[in-house]
Amino acid sequence: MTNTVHHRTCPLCEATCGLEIEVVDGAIKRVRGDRADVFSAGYICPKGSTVRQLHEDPDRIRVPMVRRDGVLTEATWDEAFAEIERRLGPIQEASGRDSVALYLGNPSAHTIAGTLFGRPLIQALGTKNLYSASTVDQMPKHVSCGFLFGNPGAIPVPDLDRTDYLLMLGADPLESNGSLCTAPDFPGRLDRIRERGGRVIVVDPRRSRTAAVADEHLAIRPGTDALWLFALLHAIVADRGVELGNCSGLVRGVDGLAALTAPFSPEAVEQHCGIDAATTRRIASELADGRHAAIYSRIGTHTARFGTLASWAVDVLNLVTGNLDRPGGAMWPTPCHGRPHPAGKAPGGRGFRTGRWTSRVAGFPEVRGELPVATLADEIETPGDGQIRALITVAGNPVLSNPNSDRLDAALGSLDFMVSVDIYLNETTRHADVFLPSPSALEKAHFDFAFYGLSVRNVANYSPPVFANDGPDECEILARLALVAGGHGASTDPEVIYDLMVGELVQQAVSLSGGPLEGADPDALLGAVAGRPPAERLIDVMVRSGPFGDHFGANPGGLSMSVLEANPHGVDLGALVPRLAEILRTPSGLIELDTPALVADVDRLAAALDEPPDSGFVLVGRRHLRSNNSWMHNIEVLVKGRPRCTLLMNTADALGAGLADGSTAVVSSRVGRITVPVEVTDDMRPGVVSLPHGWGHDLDGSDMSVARRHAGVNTNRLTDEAVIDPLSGNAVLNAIPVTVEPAPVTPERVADLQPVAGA
Ligand SMILES: Nc1nc2c(c(=O)[nH]1)N[C@H]1C(S)=C(S)[C@@H](COP(=O)(O)OP(=O)(O)OC[C@H]3O[C@@H](n4cnc5c(=O)[nH]c(N)nc54)[C@H](O)[C@@H]3O)O[C@H]1N2
Ligand SMILES: Nc1nc2c(c(=O)[nH]1)N[C@H]1C(S)=C(S)[C@@H](COP(=O)(O)OP(=O)(O)OC[C@H]3O[C@@H](n4cnc5c(=O)[nH]c(N)nc54)[C@H](O)[C@@H]3O)O[C@H]1N2
Ligand code: SF4
Ligand SMILES: [Mo]
Repeated sequence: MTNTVHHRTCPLCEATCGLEIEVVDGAIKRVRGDRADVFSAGYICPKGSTVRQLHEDPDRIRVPMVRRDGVLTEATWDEAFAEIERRLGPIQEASGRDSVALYLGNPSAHTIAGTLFGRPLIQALGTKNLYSASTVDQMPKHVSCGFLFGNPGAIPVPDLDRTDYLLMLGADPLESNGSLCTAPDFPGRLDRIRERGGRVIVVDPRRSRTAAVADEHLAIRPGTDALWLFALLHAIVADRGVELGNCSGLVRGVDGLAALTAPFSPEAVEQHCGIDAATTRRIASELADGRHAAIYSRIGTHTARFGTLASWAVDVLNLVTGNLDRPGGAMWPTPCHGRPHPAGKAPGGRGFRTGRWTSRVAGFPEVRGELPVATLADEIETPGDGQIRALITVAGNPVLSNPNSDRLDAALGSLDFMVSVDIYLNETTRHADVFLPSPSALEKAHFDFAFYGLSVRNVANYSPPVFANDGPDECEILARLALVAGGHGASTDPEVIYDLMVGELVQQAVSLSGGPLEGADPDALLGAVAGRPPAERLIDVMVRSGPFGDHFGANPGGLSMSVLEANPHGVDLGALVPRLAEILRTPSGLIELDTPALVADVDRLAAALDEPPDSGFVLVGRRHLRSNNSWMHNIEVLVKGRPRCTLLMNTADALGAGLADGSTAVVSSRVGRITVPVEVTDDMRPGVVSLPHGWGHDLDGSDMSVARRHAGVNTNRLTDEAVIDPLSGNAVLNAIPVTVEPAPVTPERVADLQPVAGA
């Protein structure tokens, strides 16, 4: 009997918990939290241990498939890539590079493949039609950070472990385990804020689990966070005065804040937000009284009509209360794989711009090289030059995750060609003509490029694969796709891409003026990492030349792949440190509060003050701890028990609409109509109904047997692709106007209600 114990980072959500995996004779015996993990100290959620079920799931696709005579048929890897070459090239030639689109889904932010090899694929495709889950998620945050700091990647995170006051909007970390704030055991960290005498305030139209454990819950009217945040700014700027703390001397446009926030007094927004002016003024004073406070917002605040303004106001509030870039406030992590900051370099850079090109049909501006997913169907359906005829999806399920999904589903069905890199044949990948299976998470190495840049402590951790894998690694899959997309042919050795990438990284390291490796011999660096697999070579160069690196020997005791390998529980690199001057990339070298596009959008917010309040219901989303977007519903232990895809509704609302707990409602919006069971709860703000996303697993052609038995309904059949946040292109997934009525009693429903004889 061979018994091995492996320690690795959980790849499922942003919390990066350490897992301990015991393998006996090639089979997983047990998965539990790694108590020695430097960051998570043994904490895991119910999903963490299901990496075993995910790995063993018989429905997980393990062999490539090619559509032959309309049917997806098993094929070899070479056949699959040959088919892509045969089909993609002619489309690119006949219809141009923009005719092939790419969609990168959420797990590509969690995989080494997605974070390293997405870029070569994008470059090889040379298409304007680049889409990702970012525009149904955090794009507003990138844009506001781009405007403020010149650096869309520089997202400040709440310093959870040292703050004394956390104001949290549109986030439910007791279910989600946190987002844009990597903090394993987020719930425990919230408890500790309160244990040390601090306060936690949650702003959410629903009394979420997080709201229930907070000191104070404000049930805001959905979609009005930007108004409320501007009212807080108004109160602080007008009554308390601005305190810039560590950022003083590095801010431009402070004087304009009074005019910008003038229309939004707490009294002016009171009716719209449903939060009384006295409460708003009290919270403004608490934020401004010098204590260590952090304001943090997430999905409910970002996937909204004024997502970018709200996201901007959050960081400006941190700034004007002296809490930006100071311990206990909002701070920037220092990821170990990031570029080191050359000593003495003045702040500033090229700045951030959007709209370098626009989408063909709706004219939406490009943001970070991407177009809004809300307009993907427009680009597929509308004939003309540049019409999308082929699509590659990597780790995405847009049919469930994007707005007006019925329309998008039909659009995907009309494509000439589609390739999917995924692990399941699901609602989206069932449209693929070629399916390329990614290995399971346990057959891949893990290094958290994205989330160590969003983490409440500086941490490094590398996990080698637990199991070997017969086929290509996902990095190789994407590299080969890039070669085919770039016209180099399906049989070109992907090594050329690896060499190019590692060569580029080494060049950057040795040519960084004032950097630790300036002038070093590139060949010596390349030699030092040679012999490792491709992704490890890249990580090694980044980590060794990074801010904590061993600088290839010049900094003994520093980090390298070998050090990471010797520390399977991770390396703790300490609490976050102030670093504003390093992260600023604005042309002025200052935090810029006066970006014209942002200032102009405030007029749109002011116009919202004249809108009448909602007359009917509005729909919001939610998450559940045992679920993960659309793709973990095939794990029996996670989906068993009470159905979770229910419409939450307040008692009085249900009564008024003729509905009761357990009855069936028809919910309709401008774009669609769904039928869903009702769950009555006074956790909901009156007038607001809540439905989780990621469900609706009953479409023909998908092959997820457990998920199909717990199908639920797809809330994105109701969300409206025509409404976006204009600055970021982000979809609006909350505060959707809907009507809610009892479902008509059809013969099928009567049959459903009858006990089946003999059952
Ligand atoms: N109404 C509403 N809609 C929402 C949201 C909401 O709150 N409300 N939330 C939005 C948010 S925040 C997000 S991030 C998006 C997510 O939207 P998407 O990224 O489009 O979808 P996911 O549900 O994350 O699906 C991930 C896909 O990746 C596959 N997969 C899993 N692991 C791997 C892997 O290692 N490699 C590969 N190649 N594939 C893998 C899964 O099988 C699945 O097909 O949904 C958004 N949609
Ligand atoms: N268990 C689990 N964990 C996950 C995921 C998952 O699907 N399941 N998904 C992962 C992903 S991709 C992401 S992006 C994160 C998201 O992580 P979070 O941002 O924490 O997401 P949610 O748990 O959906 O919480 C959003 C909250 O916003 C509230 N809300 C809705 N509309 C409004 C509004 O207008 N204003 C305010 N103030 N609140 C509003 C909702 O009621 C809900 O409680 O979670 C990640 N972690
Ligand atoms: S909280 Fe996230 S990272 Fe931690 S075990 Fe659960 S899914 Fe994995
Ligand atoms: Mo997300």
